[in-house]
Amino acid sequence: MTKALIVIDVQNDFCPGGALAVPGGDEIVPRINAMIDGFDAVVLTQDWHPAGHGSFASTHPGSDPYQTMEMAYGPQILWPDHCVQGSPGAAFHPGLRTDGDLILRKGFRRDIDSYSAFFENDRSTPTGLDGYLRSRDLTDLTLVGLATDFCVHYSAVDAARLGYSVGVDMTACRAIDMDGSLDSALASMRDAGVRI
Ligand code: VGL
Ligand code: ZN
Repeated sequence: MTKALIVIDVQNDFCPGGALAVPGGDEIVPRINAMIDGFDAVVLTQDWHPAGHGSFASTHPGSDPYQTMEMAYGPQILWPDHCVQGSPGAAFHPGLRTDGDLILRKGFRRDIDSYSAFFENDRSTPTGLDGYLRSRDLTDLTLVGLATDFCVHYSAVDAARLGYSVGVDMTACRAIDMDGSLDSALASMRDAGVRI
């Protein structure tokens, strides 16, 4: 069994001062840096949207951030513009160690969002991460990062569904927590067999 650390979306826009700031998002950086050397492999993900992305409220005139909109692939929460490709907000937090093995970008298709590091929000278009991990025989995953209730949650549930042994280290995650989203994410991760 080989162990991989999956660091989800520790980017400036998800840290205090960013466009979609997660409370305390920057607090996890020293903790993640200290964890890195304990793993056989480290993968970092980056939310990586084109300008005018379909998940941005600004793309849909008359809509507001944090409302839900029906998309071809199902309901989608609309967000403030964030993690636009190449922008300072899309960069990793400057204190984060980025000497990992793979940087995986997701959410780069205009018409579909991707919370999970494994599948886009239609829950079926793969990002390629499963193939990477499988071909390196990385079977035991620890997930950390931002945000617990969105990208960490969807990534953990998909990883469990794909047959990995999955844990989420809550000391190195922070949540957006809107309308009870953290509690429901924790319940759905536990149901999927994720160790919290
Ligand atoms: C995320 C909302 C929109 C996340 C990404 O990384 O949890 N949340 N895009
Ligand atoms: Zn996003």
